[in-house]
Amino acid sequence: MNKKEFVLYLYKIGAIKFGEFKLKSGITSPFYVDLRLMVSYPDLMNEMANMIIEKIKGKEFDLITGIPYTALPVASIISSRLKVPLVFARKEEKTYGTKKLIEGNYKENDTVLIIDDIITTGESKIETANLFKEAHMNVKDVVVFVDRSFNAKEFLKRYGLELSSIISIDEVLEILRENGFIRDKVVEEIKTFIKKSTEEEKRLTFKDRILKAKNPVTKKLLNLMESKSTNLCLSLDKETSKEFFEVLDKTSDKIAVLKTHIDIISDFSLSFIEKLKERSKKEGFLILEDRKFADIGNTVKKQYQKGLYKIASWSHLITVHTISGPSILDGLFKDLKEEKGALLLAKMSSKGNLIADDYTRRTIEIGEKYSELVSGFVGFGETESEIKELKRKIRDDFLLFMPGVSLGLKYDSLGQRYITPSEAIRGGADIIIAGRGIYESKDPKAIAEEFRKQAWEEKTKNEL
Ligand code: BMP
Repeated sequence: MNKKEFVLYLYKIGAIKFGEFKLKSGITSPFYVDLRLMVSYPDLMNEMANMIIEKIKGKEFDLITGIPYTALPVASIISSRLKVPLVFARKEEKTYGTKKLIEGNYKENDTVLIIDDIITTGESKIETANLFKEAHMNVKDVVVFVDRSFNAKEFLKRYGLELSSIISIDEVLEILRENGFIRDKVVEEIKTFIKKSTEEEKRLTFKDRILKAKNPVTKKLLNLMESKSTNLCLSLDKETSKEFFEVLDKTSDKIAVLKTHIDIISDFSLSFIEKLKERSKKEGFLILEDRKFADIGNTVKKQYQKGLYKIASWSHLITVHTISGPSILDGLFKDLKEEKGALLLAKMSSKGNLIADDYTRRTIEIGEKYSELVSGFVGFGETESEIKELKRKIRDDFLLFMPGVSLGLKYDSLGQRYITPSEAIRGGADIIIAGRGIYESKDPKAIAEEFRKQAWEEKTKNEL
């Protein structure tokens, strides 16, 4: 069977479809390739194995893996034919028995070749490669059957992975057109869709967004970030005022926002606030009190405006949970004259948190309804495509703040998860939040500059 016959066979069994399909990444696509069906056609499975075997000749590897579920069966055929052992990474960590993430025998420094059926964004390939790398193996090559990506080859290259594919979506379309299965119009529509999806990756500049923003603090912050060339928020979770100001004084010229948890300062006094306000004015950063209000309107109003901390008198921004419903925003800002902004928690970075997709969606709806008071959202995604999925749902008049950002660490011992500044910004974060990565480092000034530089450069690269 040649490539052409193979594609026509796939079309015949319904593995290539045209219409409207919602992809895992949240994008609506005019076509869908579903190679899971192939397991019912042994001759197709064998042919695919032949083509991949041909493709991987000359590549170096000790082990083969297929990404579950679709590519695992074909990877097993290849493994058996080449007599190269198979390993595979589980989709979910086992909660019983060995708790192993990778099944099969392997040793340190083994090189694993990744096989998958199709590539769209490249995200799941990176995730799989990372699992093997965490187990101290090497991954150099990824081989897929269909490349329907926007620019996955480039994307994978950034992670040191070489992508090879058997056939591109353009070739598939051409074969189907030549044989009269799709019309020219459909081919053009699909090509435009692929091109447009690449363009959509580009974002509006902060300057353009100043005009769109409805909340005054958002406008101020966008201006400030542009003039200071930074979209870094320092989460300064130090417990004494001495340590707090020591770090702040080293880093204040690098940051756009200072995030506080005022109730963890053990020697809190009003002079702390005076000092903080003075630094904010002089060094040009906004203060975000990460209070995560969550109660009924009447209570949060008091927690925000009264009490020991009088948060409303000094913070420009506050974080708010939407668990108690939209009236929390009515309560917080009741009778307040100053310009303030709320950041609603749309997705958290802690492992196992209970925020589900519907909660995120409804939180964004609340933000839209209260767009004069809401500056944006706090959100997290473990991968670039997870962040992109969230970002697509958030309008340009809102800012997306992203915690769980570190230069190298993947998690802490208490459930925090991390991604890198570049991943966060490429995914769509506007502002990265970094805490221990900076204030616990030996040289907070240099490290803050590293975070600033990475995030700002990435933001600039991703703009229109
Ligand atoms: P660190 O970079 O040291 O892990 O700190 C992250 C900061 O962001 C903490 O102050 C934490 O309270 C906050 N945060 C978070 O980590 N995840 C969220 O989902 C929301 C947060 O506000």
